[in-house]
Amino acid sequence: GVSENKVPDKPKVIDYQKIYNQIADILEDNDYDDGSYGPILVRLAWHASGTYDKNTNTGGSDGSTMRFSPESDHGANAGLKTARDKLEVIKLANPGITYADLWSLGGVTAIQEMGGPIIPWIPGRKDAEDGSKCTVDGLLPDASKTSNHLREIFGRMGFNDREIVALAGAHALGRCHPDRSGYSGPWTTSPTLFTNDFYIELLKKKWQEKKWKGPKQYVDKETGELMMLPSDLALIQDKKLKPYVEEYAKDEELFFKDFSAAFHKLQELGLTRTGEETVYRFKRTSDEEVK
Ligand code: DDH
Repeated sequence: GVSENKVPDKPKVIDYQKIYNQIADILEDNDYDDGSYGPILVRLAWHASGTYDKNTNTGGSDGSTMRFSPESDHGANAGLKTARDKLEVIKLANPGITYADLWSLGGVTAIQEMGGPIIPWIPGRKDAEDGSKCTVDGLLPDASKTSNHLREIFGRMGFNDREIVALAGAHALGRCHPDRSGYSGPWTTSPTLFTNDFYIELLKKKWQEKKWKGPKQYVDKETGELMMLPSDLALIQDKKLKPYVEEYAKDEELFFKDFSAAFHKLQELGLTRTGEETVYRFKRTSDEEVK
């Protein structure tokens, strides 16, 4: 019979808000880049999940397969070792969280802490044991291409036109690094703040081809300091995508709402859920009352 004295294993309760706060705490370390690891953490969460293929149900943020070669060496992931290494101290302090959950939570934390919307988040991703489930190269969008390519790539993940444009607003953050992607420069004047500025700049500035030896990209005619990728300009060259750019440029609240839903969906790609999971909505550290 069942022993009545048997004490069941204590369920491991992970305090995700505590881990959120710890990640928030390291974002501005070392005077990195424009002063924050936030943008590169967002990019890690996106590249870990944007490999999803709805037709084969492969890829996605489960497995954290980017820890292994060949996925770690894919051209699109150049530079993301910086983000993975930065999160290692959080993993050491919280061995109970998987890398896959940690990378995803890192993106959510960075977005919220840089002033973006609350992103509902669900844990439960597992870590693959080795590189056998690594995704193939070429699943992430190619910056030299335009709207047909975007629809193909994002359609494979299960996103529609509106979601393509909403997700692209993440380019309010961060910059291109010549030694990583070959491209150069930031999209906005506040690359560590999550805003709808990407759409505003895209519509407002005059974009001209940059004269240089590097890959084809655009610079703003007025200051020469901001940039757009060919895949960014595609959003206003395509007459079905442009109306969404216009909507989000006018209405930051709408952008925040749509971005939150789309980024949540991105982080859920490839995961099997029962619907019973706890959905976390983390408090920003700036929202905490002074104790
Ligand atoms: Fe992106 N992105 N991205 N991007 N991305 C780059 C940087 C950042 C494309 C290409 C590039 C999304 C969509 C696209 C972020 C988030 C998101 C760089 C520069 C290239 C190139 C990398 C470097 O040199 O360091 C293309 C193409 C697309 C597309 O066609 C749609 C999406 C959907 C997101 C998202 O997060 C939802 C962020 C953040 C950065 C800044 C990283 C940094 O280090 O700074």
